[in-house]
Amino acid sequence: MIMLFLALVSWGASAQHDHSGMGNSGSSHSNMAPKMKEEPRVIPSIKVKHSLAVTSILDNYLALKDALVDDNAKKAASSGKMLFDALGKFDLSGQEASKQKELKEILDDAKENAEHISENGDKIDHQREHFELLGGDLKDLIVITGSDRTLYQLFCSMYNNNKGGKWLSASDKIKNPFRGKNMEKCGRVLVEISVK
Ligand SMILES: [Cu+2]
Repeated sequence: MIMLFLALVSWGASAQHDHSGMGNSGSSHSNMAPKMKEEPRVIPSIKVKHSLAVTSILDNYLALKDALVDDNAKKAASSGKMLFDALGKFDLSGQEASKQKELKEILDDAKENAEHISENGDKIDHQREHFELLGGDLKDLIVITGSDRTLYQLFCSMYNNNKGGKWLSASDKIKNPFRGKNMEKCGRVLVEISVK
């Protein structure tokens, strides 16, 4: 039964992959709204200290994000598992004593979200709900711990019935993990998080 299930999941994943060449990403979206006057937007920036403590957490989060951009729920599940493990290995004792309680709460929340993603390799919408929460957790985390790279917090206003959703990326080029190939270019930069 389980083997049959796995076979169906992987068949589904490869079937999706076969459609990737059809590429009409973004075009339908831009036609939906009338063109607004382009005004130069000043992107707010926050500076965080340099730290290597979050390297494997960020690596695995970004791999998870890329899997969701590709509509690959199975890959997202395995990246979610690796992220869960990386979060579990974070060394709290290396952080300021006054921040450890708050950091532990953030890490616990992030672990729960990563675990749900890892356990739902057949439900990409459910993975995306937890991924949205995870982006908030990791932003809170790096504001305290610092980061080893510049990150951008990006925003898609159409996610979750137009309530919107945020995510983190190492690039300010929009590749939307909530809508996948369906609407890959939908979104904008909210904040730049750079390293001092
Ligand atoms: Cu869940």
